[in-house]
Amino acid sequence: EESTPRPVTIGSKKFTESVILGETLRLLALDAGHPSRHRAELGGTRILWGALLSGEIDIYPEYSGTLVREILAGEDLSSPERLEAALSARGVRSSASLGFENTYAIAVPEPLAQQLGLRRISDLREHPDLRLGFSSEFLERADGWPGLRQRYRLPQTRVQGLDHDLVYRGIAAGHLDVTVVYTTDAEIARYGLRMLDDDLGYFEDYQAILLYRAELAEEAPAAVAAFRRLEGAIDAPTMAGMNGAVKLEGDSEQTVAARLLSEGLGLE
Ligand code: PBE
Repeated sequence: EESTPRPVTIGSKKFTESVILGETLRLLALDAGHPSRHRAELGGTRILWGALLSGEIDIYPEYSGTLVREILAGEDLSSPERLEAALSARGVRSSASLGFENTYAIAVPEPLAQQLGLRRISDLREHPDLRLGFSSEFLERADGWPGLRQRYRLPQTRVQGLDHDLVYRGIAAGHLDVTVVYTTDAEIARYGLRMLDDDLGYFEDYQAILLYRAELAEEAPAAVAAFRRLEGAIDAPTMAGMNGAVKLEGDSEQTVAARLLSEGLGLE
């Protein structure tokens, strides 16, 4: 008698790209014959990582820099082997890059950037009165605002934490001057924001990856094989286009994920 395929639970963070990738994983698992559930917008990085360790979820989309600088901050990860070992000690495996980077960038509306001559993050040092608005997670992360402020010796004290989406509304409404964007956000172009050069090289490389529970390889090999078809399969403009389809054109994450599988990966 055939055993029923192991159900696969997918998680995603509270922003559009993560939900699109989560939906893509759900469809891939289904396609591989596994019942699958997507717990969309479960929370921030810490919540997703905890859910993965506890087995509440089996897999979620993450970013390499987040893994190294935030999740495993303080560990010796000086070689790929050490990173591998740190993950496997926790029963976790990582895919290769999905093919794109989504890093943090500091951004300013173009007219203001021109008026103040802002090109590099260092240039912010001369303008202590600027109003900063960052996603709440960035305000607290090891690779976020505290470190950025220290590295660049930034003097601003008007700093607000909001949901990532609200940051763009704050900029559009003129309530904020400077914000942190994710580089695959479709709003960067839409709102005419200038990304400042990270002249002191503060931000990490944030390649999109998949983190999954190691036992999935034995218990759901077809699903893992399907997930790994995403390795190298999505470039940054494609991801930004998908984010824009949801955020600016009103498509659903499900629709966009299904389109990626049929058009991008050639799956039905
Ligand atoms: N991000 C941008 C990150 C890190 C850089 C939002 C993709 C994340 O950890 O979710």
